[in-house]
Amino acid sequence: MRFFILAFFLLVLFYYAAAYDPLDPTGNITIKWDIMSWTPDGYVAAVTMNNFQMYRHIMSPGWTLGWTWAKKEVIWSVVGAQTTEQGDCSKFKGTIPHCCKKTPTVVDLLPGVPYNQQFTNCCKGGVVAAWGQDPSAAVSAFQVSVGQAGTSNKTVKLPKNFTLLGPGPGYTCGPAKVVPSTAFLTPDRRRKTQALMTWNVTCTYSQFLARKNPSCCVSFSSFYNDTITPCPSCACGCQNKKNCVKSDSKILSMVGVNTPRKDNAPLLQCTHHMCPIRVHWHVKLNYKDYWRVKISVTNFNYKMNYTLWTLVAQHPNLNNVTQVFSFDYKPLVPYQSINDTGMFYGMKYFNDILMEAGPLGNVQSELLLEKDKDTFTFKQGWAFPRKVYFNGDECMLPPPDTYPFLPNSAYKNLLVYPKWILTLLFVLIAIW
Ligand SMILES: *[C@@H]1O[C@H](CO)[C@@H](O)[C@H](O)[C@H]1NC(C)=O
Ligand SMILES: *[C@@H]1O[C@H](CO)[C@@H](O)[C@H](O)[C@H]1NC(C)=O
Ligand SMILES: *[C@@H]1O[C@H](CO)[C@@H](O)[C@H](O)[C@H]1NC(C)=O
Ligand SMILES: *[C@@H]1O[C@H](CO)[C@@H](O)[C@H](O)[C@H]1NC(C)=O
Ligand SMILES: *[C@@H]1O[C@H](CO)[C@@H](O)[C@H](O)[C@H]1NC(C)=O
Ligand SMILES: *[C@@H]1O[C@H](CO)[C@@H](O)[C@H](O)[C@H]1NC(C)=O
Ligand SMILES: *[C@@H]1O[C@H](CO)[C@@H](O)[C@H](O)[C@H]1NC(C)=O
Ligand SMILES: CC(=O)N[C@H]1CO[C@H](CO)[C@@H](O)[C@@H]1O
Repeated sequence: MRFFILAFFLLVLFYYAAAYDPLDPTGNITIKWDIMSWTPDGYVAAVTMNNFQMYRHIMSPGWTLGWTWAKKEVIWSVVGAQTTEQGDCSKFKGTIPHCCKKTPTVVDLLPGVPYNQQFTNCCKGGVVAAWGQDPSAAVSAFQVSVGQAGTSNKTVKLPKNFTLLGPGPGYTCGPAKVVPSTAFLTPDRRRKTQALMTWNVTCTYSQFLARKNPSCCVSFSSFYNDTITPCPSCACGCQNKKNCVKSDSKILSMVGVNTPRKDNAPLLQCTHHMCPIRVHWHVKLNYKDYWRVKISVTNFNYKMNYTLWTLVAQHPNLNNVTQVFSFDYKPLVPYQSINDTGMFYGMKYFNDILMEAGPLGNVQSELLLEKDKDTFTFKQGWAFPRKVYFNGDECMLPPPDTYPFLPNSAYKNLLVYPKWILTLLFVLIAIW
């Protein structure tokens, strides 16, 4: 028995370590190197990063990609990105390489670089959209010219030990693998060309590796009970409590208080949960065939605007969403058979930015759901979501016994039935 318990825990640990997300089981970031030409001492490659994660984007200040060269490779030049350090190029005379480090670190360029320094899908400050939100923006790319490398597909050595920060930790990358060469269409779409050689690297995300505490929490309320179930206390850890700011503090009128810090450290409003983000789910109205939920997302971080934010909820009635007001909505169907998860995101130019903490720091939506006659109930907290994610990180829910309960009067109706029917009912339930 003990063995099985141990095995179970190991399995759970393994799943976490392997970054398995049940709501997005195939979500990953794939980095593809296409060798476009061989040069006298190496090759020129287009490096493309595709974010195949449904609801997790790479937010500002963007990705950082690193790797370890297999031999003595150097980078002659990069187009559409740059390495953060040149390293020791003292062995070179004449033309000096862009980077001589054994483990180069590459970052995207900021928007607005001159046209001749750009590359397709580059220069977005390292911001990459989630696949489910905008597939056309879920890509980032640059070109790299490598020297002192192999000059044929027999002699080239694949880079090793890829690391991806996006922008914080959380991603683990597998080894580079040679895959069938990518085919390209010429701009007039009349001719097909192909890369001379292609390799892929797959990186997956684990919240467990990214941070010790959750980064968001959930609170509940309903029309049928005055109780507001708050976020759990210290849901996101209370280590920062000393530095938090009261919402009426004078500091907040100081110039530059919202300017992000270099290390991206938050400046949180003082709350009992100490989360940068709170999601509130309010069961608002009950109609005959429909019910209505209000969702609000509040930012408590004075140093962060969330652009391209996403919210994911899992609830059995999301298969019958009839209308979503003021957010975009997309059902996520991770498994063909279950349709209980959906993602919400802001409407472009309207509420796709969740502003810094303060009077504007929230976004709201309402959704109308058609009751599924077989399962619908307000009892036992059924009307509240099973899981909530903000920007791809799972939020902490309140403990189930604190959910707003349906007042007991609703159960009293049961008591008007003759005792024997009740008894039969209980027996039936017991057998079942
Ligand atoms: C990465 O994601 C793509 C798209 O969802 C999927 O086809 C592919 O199998 C995934 N790769 C891995 C290694 O999980
Ligand atoms: C390699 O990555 C590209 C996207 O970057 C993807 O379309 C392709 O399916 C991947 N190939 C394999 C064999 O995983
Ligand atoms: C290497 O290139 C040759 C032709 O130049 C090709 O036949 C072979 O399949 C290539 N090998 C790989 C691993 O791409
Ligand atoms: C892989 O890279 C990381 C960070 O750059 C480094 O700490 C680690 O030692 C490297 N591992 C190997 C085997 O090179
Ligand atoms: C958020 O965006 C607004 C408007 O673009 C800007 O004034 C403010 O400084 C930004 N705040 C942060 C923390 O970046
Ligand atoms: C899932 O539910 C949504 C309604 O929220 C519906 O539009 C969609 O067609 C459903 N998808 C599947 C595969 O059942
Ligand atoms: C409202 O819900 C709380 C649990 O969160 C419960 O203790 C309370 O009795 C409920 N109120 C009524 C009127 O049923
Ligand atoms: C009332 C209603 O429309 N129920 C539908 C909810 O969604 C499931 C599957 O998506 C349908 O089978 C139900 O008919």
